Amino acid sequence: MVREQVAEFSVEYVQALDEEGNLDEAQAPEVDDEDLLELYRLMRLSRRTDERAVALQRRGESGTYAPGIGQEAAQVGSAFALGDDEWMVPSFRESAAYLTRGAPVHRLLWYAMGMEEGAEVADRNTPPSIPVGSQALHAAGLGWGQAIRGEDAATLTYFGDGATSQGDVYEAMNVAGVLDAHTVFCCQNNQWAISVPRERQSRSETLAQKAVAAGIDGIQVDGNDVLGVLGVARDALESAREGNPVMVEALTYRQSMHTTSDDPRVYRTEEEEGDWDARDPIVRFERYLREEGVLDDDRMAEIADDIEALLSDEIDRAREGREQVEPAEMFDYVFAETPPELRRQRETFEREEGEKGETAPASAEGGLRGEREAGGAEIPESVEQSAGEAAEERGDEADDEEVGDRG
Ligand SMILES: Cc1ncc(C[n+]2csc(CCOP(=O)(O)OP(=O)(O)O)c2C)c(N)n1
Ligand SMILES: [Mg+2]
Repeated sequence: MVREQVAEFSVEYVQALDEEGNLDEAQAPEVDDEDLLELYRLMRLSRRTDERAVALQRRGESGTYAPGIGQEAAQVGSAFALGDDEWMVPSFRESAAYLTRGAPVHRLLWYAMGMEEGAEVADRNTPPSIPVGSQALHAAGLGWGQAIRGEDAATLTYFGDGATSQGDVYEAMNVAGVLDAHTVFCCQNNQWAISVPRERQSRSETLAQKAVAAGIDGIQVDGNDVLGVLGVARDALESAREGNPVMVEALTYRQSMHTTSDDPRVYRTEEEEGDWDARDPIVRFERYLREEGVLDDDRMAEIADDIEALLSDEIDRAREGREQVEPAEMFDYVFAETPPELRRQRETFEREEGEKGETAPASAEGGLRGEREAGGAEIPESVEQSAGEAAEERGDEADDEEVGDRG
């Protein structure tokens, strides 16, 4: 039987900064020194925000939190390419993308603290989406709206490698393709979906090729290379603004736990983690910036101090806000008219809260990766050193570090 080939496809890969921080000029996007430093500051701010948020959960001051440690380049690089009049539609691990979009840290913490105030639609960022992959559909809709209105603007949505196995993500890409939606689908392939590794997620050689079935472009980028991601995101957004949606697969790694309820030691090896530590996105960028003379020790210390001061203020603000809300209010936001069963739950909650009195003491679970983190040794020194020193100068915040990083 003679078979005729009716379609063919290929998937391209981009890397601008290699693991040693050397730049491939041909792949480098145009970025001035001010923006280079801002990208760096945002990545460091994101990492410290995640570390502090985990510490707050360990102290019993906050609920579940999903850190994006290791994914800062994938998020900061892509969100940085968005204009203020464009939309960002995140999943639940996108603190770095929110911060890049100017969202205040206290609002992210309020969300983790279970407060309604942390889930508002602000500055064209939608709230975190917990049902895996469902936000891709919202992004297809927003992008379709931009197409209908003929706007020169696009929508960027994030989801994980695991989410690509959800129908929602394929349906969103398919409908975006059919409707010329102005949507960029950014898959952060961080190699794990809780305990399911990438190779058990799909037999597909790349996740970017999932775009092919939807008839849209798919491209792979080194997701730990902030400059590569920025360049690819700029091109993808440009294409989406013209009615050609794109899927970007950013190859990265979730260095930390899935959420504060997870312990990755149960399902992955130290060797694997070590391999990815060597590709840390912040260390790599730092090497490049130092080589270029954009960054030196003094500047790094200054940035670290500013971040510690900002986080200290923002955490105070989050705590103050939390004290002003009534936890039982959570029952008020579920239905327009509270059904009897929920009213009963509210009564039970109020009764038990009354009996409990003061808040429960902080739990003493492990650090960012559990016991292995003892001494904080797994967080690269060059990133953490000055930040750690700044924290030690403040007695109370050093307490947070103790609980969060050292278990
Ligand atoms: C529809 C749905 N199914 C299952 C879950 C439980 N769940 C939360 S996160 C997660 C894994 C997601 O993995 P991935 O898409 O790779 O994103 P990552 O957590 O790695 O950022 C699962 C199964 C959920 N929240 N929603
Ligand atoms: Mg994942």
